[in-house]
Amino acid sequence: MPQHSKLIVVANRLPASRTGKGPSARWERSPGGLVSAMEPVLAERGGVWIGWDGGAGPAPRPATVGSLDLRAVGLSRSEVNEYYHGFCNTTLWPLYHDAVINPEFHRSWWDPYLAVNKRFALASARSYRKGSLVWVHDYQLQMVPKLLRDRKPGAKIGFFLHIPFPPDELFAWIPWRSAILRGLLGADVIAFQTQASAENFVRVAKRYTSAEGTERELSFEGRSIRVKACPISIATSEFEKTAALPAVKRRAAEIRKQLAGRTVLLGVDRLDYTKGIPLRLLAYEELLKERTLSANKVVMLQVAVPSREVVPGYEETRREVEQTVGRINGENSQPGKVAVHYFRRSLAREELVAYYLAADVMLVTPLRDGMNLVAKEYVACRSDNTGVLVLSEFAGAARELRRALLVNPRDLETMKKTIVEAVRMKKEDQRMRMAMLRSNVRRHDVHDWSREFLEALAQ
Ligand code: GDG
Repeated sequence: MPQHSKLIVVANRLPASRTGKGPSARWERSPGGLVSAMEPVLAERGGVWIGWDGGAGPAPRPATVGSLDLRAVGLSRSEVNEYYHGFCNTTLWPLYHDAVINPEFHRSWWDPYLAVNKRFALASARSYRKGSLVWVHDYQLQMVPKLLRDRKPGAKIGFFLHIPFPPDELFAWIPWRSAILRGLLGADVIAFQTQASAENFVRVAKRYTSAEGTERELSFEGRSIRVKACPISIATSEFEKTAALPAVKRRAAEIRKQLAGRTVLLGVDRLDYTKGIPLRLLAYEELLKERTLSANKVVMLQVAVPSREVVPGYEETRREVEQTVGRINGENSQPGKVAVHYFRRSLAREELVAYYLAADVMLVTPLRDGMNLVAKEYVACRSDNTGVLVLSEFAGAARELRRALLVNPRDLETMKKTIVEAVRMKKEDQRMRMAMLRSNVRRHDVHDWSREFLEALAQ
């Protein structure tokens, strides 16, 4: 593998954001798994990160933040609405998540999607040098592989989809389905979170384009394209280190004390309709109502990070969650013993880890999720092997974390039984399961993920 070929990361968002205005504006590095994974690779090989800074208007000048060289792509106000809020998050996001809410199709959103993808492809072509590896990320940029290949026919281009790739029955709805597939087929390597997504892709590629081949390799217009499952993971040792900090341990003990020593159930999600927060709350509400559980003995914490608030569906989900939390507390809380603590905000990383340490049961019950890193982070933090993970079958993570208690989040009765099983699980059973889960996230961390992808691309 050419160790020193330059890497060009192309992702919708830059790994840093602008804070402040005018001459005092500064770049601040955003935390996150993808940044942790890419930073060492970029530091070793050199390269750039191409992305949007999240604002509307002309792109800020190229900048360097730590070892990251940033090249910003600018979006106009109307592109933010039509490309990002529109085609990406109102058409593709719900459709790719099993159409859990109805995706909207507007002809006027396709052209901006294409125009923004062209701008990303141009920016990538500008940074490209012979031998560079180009790694394009996610559903916002599915046209970039082809658009870049048109300009740099010999380039090595890889694409990774962070969200699920839907089955034919849903993908077929998209009026621009073959254009999107041809866009993706511009890559040399196309990778997905799960084998099921990879198979869905191969099926539709063969149906709606002239691509031919097997589950692992397609040929299209004289080129060959490798298709892979390459599940993402977390920076496991960073989470382990944070969880071992005395200040974080003290904070976890303090949280447990403040919760009056009750059994702690925790949910941590972006406030997104795919994450299944309302059904999770409903299961808990019924358990309290039937007196299977009591707010004297258990407490639920739900961290819900605000997300995409102008996109249809998000406001309704927020309202539903907040009404349910209000109802549960109205009927079950007592002074000093609130039944559900609801935080609609993002916590600092160390605070989040303290909550992972304080939680007896982690509830990760999305209706559909590409992977779900929260599940892996919880497991990584549980160094004493206690704690129970309740995990939706519809999260990509369920393919690997087989020793979690797997649930169908729409089957409320089973979800209730599983929550009770988790609350009552004996310590020795917890240890047996958690030890196996932990060995999984240690065996395969985010650095292995990026290495595996880049090795395939460099071949
Ligand atoms: C997409 C796919 C796929 C959450 N709350 C706080 C906080 N977080 C961090 C978590 C975790 C990340 O956000 C969420 O990642 P997920 O994987 O759970 O979900 P998505 O945002 O939907 O990500 C998903 C992922 O891409 C990667 O490929 O797994 O399926 O949908 O890292 O820790 N971080 C902090 N405070 C919080 O309150 N600091």
